[in-house]
Amino acid sequence: MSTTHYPAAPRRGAIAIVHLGLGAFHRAHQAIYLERYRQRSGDDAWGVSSANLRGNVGLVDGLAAAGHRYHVAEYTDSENVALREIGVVEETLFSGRGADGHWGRDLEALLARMAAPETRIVTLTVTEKGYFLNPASGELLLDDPMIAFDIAHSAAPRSAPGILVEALARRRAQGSAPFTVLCCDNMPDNGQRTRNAVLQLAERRDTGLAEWIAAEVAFPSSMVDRIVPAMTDADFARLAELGVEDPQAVICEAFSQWVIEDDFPQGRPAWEAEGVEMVADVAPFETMKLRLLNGSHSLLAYLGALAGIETVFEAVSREDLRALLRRYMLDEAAPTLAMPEGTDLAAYADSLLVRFANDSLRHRLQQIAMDGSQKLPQRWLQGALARIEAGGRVPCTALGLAAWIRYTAGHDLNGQAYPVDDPLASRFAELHQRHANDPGRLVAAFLAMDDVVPPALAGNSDFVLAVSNAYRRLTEQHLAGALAALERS
Ligand code: NAI
Ligand code: CS2
Repeated sequence: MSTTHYPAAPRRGAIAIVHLGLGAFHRAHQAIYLERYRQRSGDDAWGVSSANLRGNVGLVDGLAAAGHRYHVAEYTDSENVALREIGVVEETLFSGRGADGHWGRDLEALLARMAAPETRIVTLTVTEKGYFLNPASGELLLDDPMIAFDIAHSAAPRSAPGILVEALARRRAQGSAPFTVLCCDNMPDNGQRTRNAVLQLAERRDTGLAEWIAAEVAFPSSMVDRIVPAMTDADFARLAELGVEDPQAVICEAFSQWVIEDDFPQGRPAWEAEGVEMVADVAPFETMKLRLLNGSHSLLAYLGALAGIETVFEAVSREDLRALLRRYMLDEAAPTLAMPEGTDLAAYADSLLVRFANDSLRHRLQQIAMDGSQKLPQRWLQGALARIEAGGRVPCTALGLAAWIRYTAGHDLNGQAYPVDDPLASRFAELHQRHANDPGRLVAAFLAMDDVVPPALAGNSDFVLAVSNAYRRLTEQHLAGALAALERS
């Protein structure tokens, strides 16, 4: 094992960035760019206050107890790892629901930090569902209990959009310039979608505030890419063998990419020297990554989970699944992309298969499978509709959608049960119960969910037939049979 150590910068810095969503990806992606920037430039002005609005408070308090230092192990492969100590997170806060049932332990501290003029950027990784947007239309879910609460209690918000609105309201009231809002979640046009959520919520509070936000606040989009699996006990054991006993540690691949629209009126770190790509329009990069990488991930997740396969590495070890990914990426996704001249999508697709085959990451398919209702519109469905409207066929996507529908039943093809982790899970359970003996009606009912499936796609009879036939083959012939049938199509 070759291990390279990178200790954290010795000094502490001023806080100019607030992050919402203190998860694994934030710790292994944005925070590393900022740590490397601080160490290279000596610029101490861009420290981070990072908050969790959900989940347990353990990570927040664990980091505080550890002096806000943690480790990231970047694995090139199972024999080569870079071990980084990160110190750029200066503060951790929790505004979620505590074990005692009370919300907002550190909410006031979080809002004060965001309202402080020294805070110039707010970044987010709160998962696709954390914006409370209709996955298909991008409209704010005004009837969601969390959003309804924030409309009624605007000064004590619980959602990410609510917290952004209240913090911006305080900035406006005190006469301060706003901060820039930088979304780092896997959504298309993620800056605009975040802006939509914030404006729709602000309008229900004060049209003057909404107009001010619309005129004054920048919401640049970004494409983020680094495979950062949720930690397992085996991962912590591996780190212990390297001498790292750190409950807040994270493991990830060596690859990392960040492409950001350069729109920061209040200033930003000079990220470029750390390899961050600052561009005028991130959309082509974002769409390419979401449809090729994330679309392939979701194919593996649902088809693999139904066959009882546990990790990405195990799934891509199967030639039939690798062949499916290549066909999906090159025949169905790539033709829908408008990339800059000279972009080699075949090489990009091959590079993804190499990354997926990283034998040092235990990236669980069940983690990727979660929140499918929030992910599949941008990963498969918008691209499938574009491909069909251009006269193409999408048999791989149809098989993937059939696998997702079957996955939401909550047990695999061998009868092994698992929890379905999705904001719409109760709706799925009801549909499976109602159409338990009629697969055709079940598929039609899922395709009729217009908050997930674009109606124009659900109305395409060839696509509906392809999904129904794929569903039947999966349930009758299992994974190998369904893939073999696809191969012949
Ligand atoms: P994680 O499970 O470690 O963290 C999830 C974070 O989202 C936690 O901070 C949690 O408190 C927060 N959260 C969940 N639901 C929320 C809600 N309704 N409101 C507010 N906060 C909420 O997951 P991880 O790995 O950090 O991924 C988070 C997001 O980062 C992903 O959903 C994706 O958008 C993005 N991302 C993740 C990558 C990865 O490989 N893990 C790579 C690229 C992007
Ligand atoms: C994965 C992503 O969990 C998932 O949905 O597809 O988190 C994936 O690991 C990242 O987007 C890679 O950049």
